[in-house]
Amino acid sequence: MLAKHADTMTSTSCLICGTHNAPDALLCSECCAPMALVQDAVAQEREPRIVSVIGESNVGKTVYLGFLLDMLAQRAGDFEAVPKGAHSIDLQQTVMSHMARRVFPPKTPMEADQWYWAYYQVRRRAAGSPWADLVMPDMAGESLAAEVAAPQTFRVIRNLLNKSAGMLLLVDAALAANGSTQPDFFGMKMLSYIDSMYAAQRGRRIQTPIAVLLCKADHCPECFDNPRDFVQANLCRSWNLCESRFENVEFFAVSVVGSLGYATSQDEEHVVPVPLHTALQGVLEPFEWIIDQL
Ligand SMILES: Nc1nc2c(ncn2[C@@H]2O[C@H](COP(=O)(O)OP(=O)(O)OP(=O)(O)O)[C@@H](O)[C@H]2O)c(=O)[nH]1
Ligand SMILES: [Mg+2]
Ligand SMILES: [Zn+2]
Repeated sequence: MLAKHADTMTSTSCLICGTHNAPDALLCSECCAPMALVQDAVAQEREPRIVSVIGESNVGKTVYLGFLLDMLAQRAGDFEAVPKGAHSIDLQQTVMSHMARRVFPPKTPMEADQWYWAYYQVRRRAAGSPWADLVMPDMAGESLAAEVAAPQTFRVIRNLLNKSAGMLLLVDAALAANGSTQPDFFGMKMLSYIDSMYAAQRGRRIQTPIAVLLCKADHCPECFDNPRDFVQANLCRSWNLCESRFENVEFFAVSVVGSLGYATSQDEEHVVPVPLHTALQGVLEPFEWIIDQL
């Protein structure tokens, strides 16, 4: 993992894109991934696997990942999780401290150098199963949309998705249940982007495990009864694409809030949802499934 420059000065190659960087660089000059990931991976003597959380802006990626990491840190579901590097804790801390004040965390900026990257070592305690080293970046939905619309605009995203061992694709179930076609079309775009990335394997269906998460399911609790039926009925275009091109897809319903209030502030016109209390439903299940597929 450590590489030498021609001038014998030691440089470090980025875990995500492989670019050589100065030994004291904090972020990769090419893709902005934190170089701490490399140092942590060297200490670990294992290359981590990347699990990407993808989906449209405002679908709930940051909220979901923050709660998931916090559950793992609290040993939910018999998982034992060890964060690698203090930077790995920032996302979880941001989400938890906002939710404790009954506000949702802010939207993720488009610039990759502002994203949170969590690097965790995870295993099931009782089963004595081997450790899985996971890198889970929290990307911005708008950057994902820009990359999907014009591939290669955000090279970091292409590199990440190319290297991903598994993906969590979040879709807004509340919008879909209300009859909006937007979540279905975005899901299709995302899936066809992934499909074309694996163009070399044309003819074969894609093996990479993809968990499709129906977010904000508190608005449409019927998702919890049968997420598959919900997707088939409300997101049928994405469902069909999954069937045709992806071998290993599973569907889950997720919600983090028990009840919501709505409020406006004095200086702003628009109404914002206020999470009155958190009630986690279905947060761990998709993660357990992905871990079992890796
Ligand atoms: N009802 C409900 N709303 C949710 C839930 N999770 C998130 N939300 C809403 O979705 C909004 C967006 O959540 P984020 O996690 O910031 O979305 P994101 O996908 O990270 O968006 P970008 O950072 O722009 O890509 C929040 O501000 C909440 O209003 C949920 O479980 N239930
Ligand atoms: Mg976000
Ligand atoms: Zn890089």
